[in-house]
Amino acid sequence: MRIKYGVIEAPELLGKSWDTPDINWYPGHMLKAKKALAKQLKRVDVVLEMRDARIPLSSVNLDFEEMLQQKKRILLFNKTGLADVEITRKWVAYFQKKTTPFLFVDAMNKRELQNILPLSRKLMQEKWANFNRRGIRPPSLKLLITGIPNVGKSSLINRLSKRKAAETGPNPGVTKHQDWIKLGKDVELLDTPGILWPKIENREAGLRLTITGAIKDSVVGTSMLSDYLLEILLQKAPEQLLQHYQLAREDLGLLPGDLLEKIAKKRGCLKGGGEIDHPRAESLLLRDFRAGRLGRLSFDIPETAE
Ligand SMILES: Nc1nc2c(ncn2[C@@H]2O[C@H](COP(=O)(O)OP(=O)(O)OP(=O)(O)O)[C@@H](O)[C@H]2O)c(=O)[nH]1
Ligand SMILES: [Mg+2]
Repeated sequence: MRIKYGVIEAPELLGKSWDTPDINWYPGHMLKAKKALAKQLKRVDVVLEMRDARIPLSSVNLDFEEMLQQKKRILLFNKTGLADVEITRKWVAYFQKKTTPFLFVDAMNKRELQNILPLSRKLMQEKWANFNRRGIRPPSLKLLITGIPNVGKSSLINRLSKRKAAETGPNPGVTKHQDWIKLGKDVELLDTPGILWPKIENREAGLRLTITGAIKDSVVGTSMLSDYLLEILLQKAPEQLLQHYQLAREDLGLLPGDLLEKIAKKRGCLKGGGEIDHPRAESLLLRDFRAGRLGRLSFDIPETAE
């Protein structure tokens, strides 16, 4: 089955089918935020649609495709510094074949951020040339940033405005309301709350969205998340795992649950009586991964999308 992604089209994400319950997170503020976004759309020139560079397809909000179809938009794939370099190169080639302009950025290490405003202005050139011809000074450039929760929208705004204009944080759902932020004298950027969609059909996509931080951990549970992550790390980045937790090579043959116990012992995640403190070990693993301490990892792979 092929899923229509509007600007892109890809087959259903492949992957082991995990025996998970439905993974959905659509609290009331997201529906409100979607309606508020629809209202603002006609007032903005360019939509910056932010996705996660580690999951360029799983982070597409299909719910928005129709709404955004008529708008000029730029796809921003953020957190590129956490994504696998080779796989990112393949994604760049993949998106180069499509028509929507895009940039692989990183709000933390400022990768490609200097190109966002010039690219936005370029999209407005024709319209502004019309204004100039009629002797009217073009109005200020109005941008809107949208995307899944926790992908780095507010962080990007802070980078572009060179001040702490928007609140940011490690958990999804920090921005609760829209907020116009001025960038210099002729650009305004609307920060919006992260939005998911009512039903995430593909469970693998749900896991990928959770492991990369868009869905709060409690929806899936840290136990399943750590099993999922360890299985992928064992396959794709075992050396990093060995090194970071000072494991023995034969530990790589363990099942994820047993491996977590090794890690827990190494890191002293134990309860008073000396038994393993599973939740603490799971949280430690997730924190290490999300901080990039277990290496760069991409979850969506372009071969599966071709
Ligand atoms: N490594 C890395 N971390 C980032 C990057 N951008 C943002 N972050 C981190 O990701 C977390 C979420 O950032 P926010 O800017 O609050 O994300 P948001 O999209 O505004 O989130 P919501 O308001 O919840 O929708 C924070 O802990 C940031 O420090 C990036 O490019 N690379
Ligand atoms: Mg935010």
